[in-house]
Amino acid sequence: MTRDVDAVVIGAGFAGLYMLHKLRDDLGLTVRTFEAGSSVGGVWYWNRYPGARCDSDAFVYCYSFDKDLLQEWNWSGRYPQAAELSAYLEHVADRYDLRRDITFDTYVTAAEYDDADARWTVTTDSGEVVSSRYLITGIGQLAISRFVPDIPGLDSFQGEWHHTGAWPREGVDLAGKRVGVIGTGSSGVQCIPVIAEQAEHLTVFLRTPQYSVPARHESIGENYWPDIKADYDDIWRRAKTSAGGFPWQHNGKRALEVSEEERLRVYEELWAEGGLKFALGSFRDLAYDSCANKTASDFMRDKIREMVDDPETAEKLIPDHPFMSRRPIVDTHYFETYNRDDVTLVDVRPAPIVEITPTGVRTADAEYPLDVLVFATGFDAVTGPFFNIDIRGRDGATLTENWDAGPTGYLGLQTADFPNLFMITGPGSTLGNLPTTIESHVEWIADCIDHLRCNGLRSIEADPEAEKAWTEHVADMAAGQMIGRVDSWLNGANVPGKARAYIFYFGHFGRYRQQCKDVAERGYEGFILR
Ligand code: N01
Repeated sequence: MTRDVDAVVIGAGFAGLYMLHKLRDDLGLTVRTFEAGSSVGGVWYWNRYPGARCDSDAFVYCYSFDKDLLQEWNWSGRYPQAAELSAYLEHVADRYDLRRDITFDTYVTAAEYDDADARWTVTTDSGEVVSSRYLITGIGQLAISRFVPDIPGLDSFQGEWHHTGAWPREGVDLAGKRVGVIGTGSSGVQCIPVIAEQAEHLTVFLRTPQYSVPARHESIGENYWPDIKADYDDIWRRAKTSAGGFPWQHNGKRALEVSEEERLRVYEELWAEGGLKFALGSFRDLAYDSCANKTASDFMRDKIREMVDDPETAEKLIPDHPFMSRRPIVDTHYFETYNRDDVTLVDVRPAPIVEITPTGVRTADAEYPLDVLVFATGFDAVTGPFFNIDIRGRDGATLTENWDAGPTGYLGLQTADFPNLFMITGPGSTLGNLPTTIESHVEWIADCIDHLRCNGLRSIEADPEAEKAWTEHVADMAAGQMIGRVDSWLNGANVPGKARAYIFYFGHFGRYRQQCKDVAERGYEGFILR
């Protein structure tokens, strides 16, 4: 039996929960939400690896729409762990009685648009079929599409192996075990120090060294939360007009317009403060001027040399790409971990991993015996979660075909040929502090649906010309910045055979948010309404 609803929302993380609340409780629509996990949480439901925390400060890594909740909720520290973030989202689900419209343990397998009646037919892996006017994806950019590199021999491995993005919720007992970690992105950098504490011996297989700023999780004083709670209105005003969704801006200066002494003072202060502010609250030109950037990159390289006792190990850990050419990372004692006697760093650039054997990992020049192997090897970002669902738009158009040269989206919200499909943080939207971007998108989508209904309109979709222009703008924006100089998951380079394209808009979040609002106010300019 096909059930009819106004809207189907896929996913019950930060995005899906707020979308469900807005559509059902503010607009009065009937909504079904499907979630692959057994509870709410999204990325924080799945990413339970040791050391998993957010790396945005918690006071803005949350919803801003509920002012009472902002005052009532007490985070345990500056960057809560995954379980605490899940608990927050569970509380939100209960507070708004959202669970009654969420079907858990259910994966949406297909969605097909019928132009004749402007409705989506959504099918799940439990065989349920639902018809809806609107289809909204809150599937995240990463969560469900873990990337495990195709290294020969993995099937033969007699120990346990896990991907950080699908860590068993009951945990993994690493005591007395020889553990190997492949990957030193955000996930690897977070889990390596914690696994080193738990395991008998840790071997890290490093291919690309990374910059990382200390989180300073422990650095907050007793007035920290009262001060934040008293200042919340202004914090959100600043965050929503900022470059990255955080309540701070760059300092207004170019790195080379100040003396070396002044520059070092700025870097030292931000380093001591910790967190992503080092990237976004520093000099204004680090992201796009290579001479300016070199001053920050060199500062961080020297910090690695200070933190790592063995000079040879330190040199292996020093990146040769510019800071901010990859997604910045925040850590707790990552570099210091390599000072431990029970941690071995294996640089796989001169001697790559050749195979996984029944008892460990073999590189071109040695074999490393292991009991547990951890893949911190990232995700098939953005396209992975979408391509896992057979989504068919008008006249059978598929995302796989439309996105064969890379994913596209007009303002990251919609894509041509897929009417009434709304993407929360789809391709072409900003990265930055994601809950802030998510809230903006959810509110824009809810307003848009309200507009359609109040004006008797059946559908909305991106105008192909507007989408093309936006996609070119996204590419130009990346090309003009450090981020455009280096391959990573941000341009699809981490997955063999994947089309290269920048999946995020590296422009200013506040101005992007305003642009989305302006477009709506001008009658949804760049969209086709029918
Ligand atoms: O994944 P990654 P991630 N042999 O793709 C290596 C978000 N996030 O899960 O760089 C050897 O960054 C690969 O090496 P290389 C955040 O947005 C947020 O760490 O390709 N190594 C790299 O070192 C982040 O940016 C948080 O040379 C191999 C690593 O695996 C995004 O998720 C926490 C290999 C993959 O790094 C992704 O981060 C965690 C191979 N065959 C994640 N294949 C927080 O908010 C891959 N690698 C805190």
